[in-house]
Amino acid sequence: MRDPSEETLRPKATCLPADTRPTPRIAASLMCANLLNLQKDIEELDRAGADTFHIDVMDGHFVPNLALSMEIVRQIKDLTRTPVDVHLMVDNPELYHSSIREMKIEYASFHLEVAKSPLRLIRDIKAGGTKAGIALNPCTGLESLPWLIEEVDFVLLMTVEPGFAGQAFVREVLNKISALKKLMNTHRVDLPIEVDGNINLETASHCIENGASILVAGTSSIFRPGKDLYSAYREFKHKISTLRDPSRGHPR
Ligand code: S6P
Ligand code: MG
Repeated sequence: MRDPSEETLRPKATCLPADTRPTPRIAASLMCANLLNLQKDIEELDRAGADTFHIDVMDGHFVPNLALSMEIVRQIKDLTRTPVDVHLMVDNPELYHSSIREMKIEYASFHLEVAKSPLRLIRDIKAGGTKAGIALNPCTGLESLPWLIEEVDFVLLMTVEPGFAGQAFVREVLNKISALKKLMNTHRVDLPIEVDGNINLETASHCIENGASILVAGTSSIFRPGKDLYSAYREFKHKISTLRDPSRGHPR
């Protein structure tokens, strides 16, 4: 049974008016960087004041691709003090929590579709001080969330099928963002919702209106051929910070 004293300690979910919400956090997706010169791109993003580095760790099984690895995460951690957000797109996420702990990763998410004991894994990740997230593919529903929502630190909703950059946005996920927000209100928690896949100014504004607060920035926003990364990041961050809810008559 829940300790009733916890009720008063747990922060209540708040629905801030759109123009007083904090600016969404940008998570620059390093699989979209120039992998032959990753250090240069990381330094440029650091200079631009990047909020977070999103690092897709793949195993070639959960998704038919291989992007970055935990060994690259280790080297990135030695290079930068910007917080790192590891997105595990692997069949056996249980194998990774000790490296996550050892490297003092700030944020790590794993996919609910493959987690055998998600509660245990959330606790193992959190035991090392990392914020633990669960990631859901576009076609995965929220049915299991009531059992996890009071343990997990954030939720990552894929807005494309996982595995590749440059895909089309799955609009139906917008309804899932608002359903998740409602579920959080019911549980009196207010967790960050991260959205990942084809996030540009237009899709970002819809995600934010529905309750997302972390935006994975890939080829649809900051990693554009012919545009320098420093300016692309600064411009995207600035435009995101000036987005407003259209119903309140503010500029978008
Ligand atoms: C791939 C991965 C993502 C991509 C991001 C790319 O599934 O999880 O983090 O890096 O989706 O963004 P974009 O803008 O190319 O779709
Ligand atoms: Mg990702």
